[in-house]
Amino acid sequence: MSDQAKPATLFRLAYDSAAFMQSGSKLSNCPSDNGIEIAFAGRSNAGKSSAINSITQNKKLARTSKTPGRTQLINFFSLDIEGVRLVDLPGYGYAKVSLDMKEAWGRHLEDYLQNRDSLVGLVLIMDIRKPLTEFDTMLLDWSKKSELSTTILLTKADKLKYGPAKTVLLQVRKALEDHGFINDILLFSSLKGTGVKEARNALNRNFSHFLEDEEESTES
Ligand SMILES: Nc1nc2c(ncn2[C@@H]2O[C@H](COP(=O)(O)OP(=O)(O)OP(=O)(O)O)[C@@H](O)[C@H]2O)c(=O)[nH]1
Ligand SMILES: [Mg+2]
Repeated sequence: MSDQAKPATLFRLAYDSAAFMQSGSKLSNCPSDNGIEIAFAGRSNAGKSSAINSITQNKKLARTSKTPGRTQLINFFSLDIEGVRLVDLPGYGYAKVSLDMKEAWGRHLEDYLQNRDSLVGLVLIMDIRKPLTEFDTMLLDWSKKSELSTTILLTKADKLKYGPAKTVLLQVRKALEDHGFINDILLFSSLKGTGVKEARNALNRNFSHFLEDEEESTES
């Protein structure tokens, strides 16, 4: 499923070249807002950092943890084309952090999502056993309103048999058929490697639309 037009030129990024750039606790201490980036968002413990590591084939790139709330900063990773980045966002919905911290995260996340000019796409990571939580739905409403290309990874697909996993995939597709800015909805497993190639393709398509624009503007 793809609501998006195909880019005229498909840029294939070398995701295994990803390198840690810097962390920011809020928008004002993130790398300068030039170039293009795609951010991985989702509930705490859903598997965002693990997905980044699978896509980049680098187990040590983004820190993962059994304990929810591992990623507390916005982490930036550079790719092989200058100014192109992946971003690992702190998870949302971790019950054990204090209300103050939750509010601060929420604010910083919102600030990042709404005001970051270089943000050109979102990868929403949802645990296949708990898809479309309240926060996921909020994020999807926002990406629709902002017309931001969104790829959905239904991760930890290894926890379900193929039949039930496929059923969830179809349910999520149905629930989001009117969204209009969904790039792809994929079964994904960081453990088994399911959907990793397809996720790279989705990222390539998303980035390519904007890399094309840059090429055109430098040509003219
Ligand atoms: N079985 C299975 N476990 C996974 C998968 N992806 C992640 N996990 C596990 O889920 C836990 C959380 O993974 P993380 O990648 O740290 O999750 P996160 O979304 O980055 O979490 P926060 O940084 O806390 O928001 C870890 O114990 C991972 O090993 C998967 O595809 N399959
Ligand atoms: Mg994380």
